[in-house]
Amino acid sequence: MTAQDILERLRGDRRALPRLATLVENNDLRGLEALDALYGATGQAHVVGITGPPGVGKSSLIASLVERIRASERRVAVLAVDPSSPLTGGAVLGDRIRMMGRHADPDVFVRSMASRGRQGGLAWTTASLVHLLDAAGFPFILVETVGTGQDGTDIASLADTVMVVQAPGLGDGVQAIKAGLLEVGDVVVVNKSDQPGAGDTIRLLRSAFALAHPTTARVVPILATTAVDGAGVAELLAAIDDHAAWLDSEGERTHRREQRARTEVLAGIRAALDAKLQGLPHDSGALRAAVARVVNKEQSPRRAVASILAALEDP
Ligand SMILES: Nc1nc2c(ncn2[C@@H]2O[C@H](COP(=O)(O)OP(=O)(O)OP(=O)(O)O)[C@@H](O)[C@H]2O)c(=O)[nH]1
Ligand SMILES: [Mg+2]
Repeated sequence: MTAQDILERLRGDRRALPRLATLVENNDLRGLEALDALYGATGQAHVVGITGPPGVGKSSLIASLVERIRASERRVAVLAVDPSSPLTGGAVLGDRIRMMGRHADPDVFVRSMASRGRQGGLAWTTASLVHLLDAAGFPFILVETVGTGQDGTDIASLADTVMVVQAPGLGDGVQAIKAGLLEVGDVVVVNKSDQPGAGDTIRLLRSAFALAHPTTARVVPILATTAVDGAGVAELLAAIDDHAAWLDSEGERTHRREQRARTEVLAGIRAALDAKLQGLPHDSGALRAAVARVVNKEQSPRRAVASILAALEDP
């Protein structure tokens, strides 16, 4: 099918997009080939990565942002990467959007994907789904991930704007610094500003940013929000839109997208190698023979690895 055929089907049938997303998520060849065809139609969306420690209110903020984005007449897609439970995490975000009466809105698309069992393939699958949503014509794509070090910074290679969410409490600021989130944040949010200590957390983060980026060209905004009543969310959307405009004016967007393409290709190679390795049974004859050669000093471990890799490449 050509890109045009696929896009027409996506436009004509509301169930077509979730179905195609499932194929892509499952690495089904039909989904992957559709994505190959659609790839030329991507690059229009602004991708916002939302990361931060568990429970700071990322999903609640997203629900609130979705309302704001819809109020500005833009379509929006949300992708939530659940760290452990494919059921509860997804349900939480879905419920919130449903509560706001958005489940019937054809211009809001929500999808959660389980990270369990995906390991290195997570960034790759997430990137693929982002491309799909981009081609499907969502100008705004929000991606939620839990910021735990490696995974938290992964989002940076995927997003145009990285939004780091924190909540009041001194420990959170320290945690942000530890997780390296300060380096990747384009917009920083202290959510739950209705709770005590929000002002202190904002001050702590401002000074941490000033120390981390003493001569930065762009001052990273640090905003206070209360997701549950929507306070500060209009300002947050304005800050995201400002960052999008800054990316375009400074030529940063092109630079980021080059970085993103590079990270994505590398992630794809890693995922493909992982998949091949999983296809190599631990009791396979080739593996047993190679191990025996190593044990018997007939072959160095390095050469044994090379022979297995060659066999994987050309079985
Ligand atoms: N008081 C207060 N509670 C909030 C606010 N935002 C979210 N919450 C509550 O905090 C809890 C966690 O909110 P979520 O939106 O699920 O947080 P999350 O960061 O998406 O959580 P994970 O996806 O599990 O990491 C829920 O009980 C929310 O109702 C806020 O601004 N103020
Ligand atoms: Mg969440």
